[in-house]
Amino acid sequence: MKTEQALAHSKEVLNQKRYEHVERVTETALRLADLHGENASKIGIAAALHDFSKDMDRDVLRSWIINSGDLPKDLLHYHHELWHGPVGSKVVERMFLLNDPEILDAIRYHTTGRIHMSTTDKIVFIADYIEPGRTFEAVHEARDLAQSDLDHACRYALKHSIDFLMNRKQPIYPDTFQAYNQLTQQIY
Ligand code: DGI
Ligand code: FE
Ligand code: FE
Ligand code: FE
Repeated sequence: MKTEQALAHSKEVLNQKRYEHVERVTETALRLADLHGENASKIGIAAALHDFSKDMDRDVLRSWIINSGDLPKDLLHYHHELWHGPVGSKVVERMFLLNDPEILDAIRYHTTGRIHMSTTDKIVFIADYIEPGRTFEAVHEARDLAQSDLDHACRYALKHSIDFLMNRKQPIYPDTFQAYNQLTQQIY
């Protein structure tokens, strides 16, 4: 599969606004790959498919988590926003016979992050956070950091997501804390 084909697949299943977000994330991820000297082919595919299951019905997402052997069931006790990444990785694996763990994991963990994120994980995660359509306050600093240091940028985004969720009295999925802790210990 190529990035262009992956984008076409997402276009078929996503509403127009969501698809435009996916295009911007893909462009941002490819630019970051280039900037940081990473091979762009897998990063492009992962970015193009990262929200593949975002418009799936909530009950369908739930049944994928229940029936898919290796997705953690505790996801069901957290916000349904967290379901589309893990389920998306399973859906594209099944639909497109895509079996590259580098691509599948970047899709799976794009919302929460995880401990020991790969460079592909980090680029997709931060591209989703900083794509040009994002307008929240922290995005400016995150964009600057992403140019110079992916670890700092991801740590910054994770910190702000945790802050944001705490202020709204929302629970935080353990993978998000683990990603934050590991990057913080690595950097400082
Ligand atoms: O799918 P997108 O809208 O492009 O972005 P996303 O996949 O990063 O979804 C992020 C949403 O998930 C965001 O509004 C915050 C929410 N969320 C809920 N619980 C958690 C969480 N985000 C993280 N990182 N960790 C959580 O535990
Ligand atoms: Fe997403
Ligand atoms: Fe995100
Ligand atoms: Fe997204």
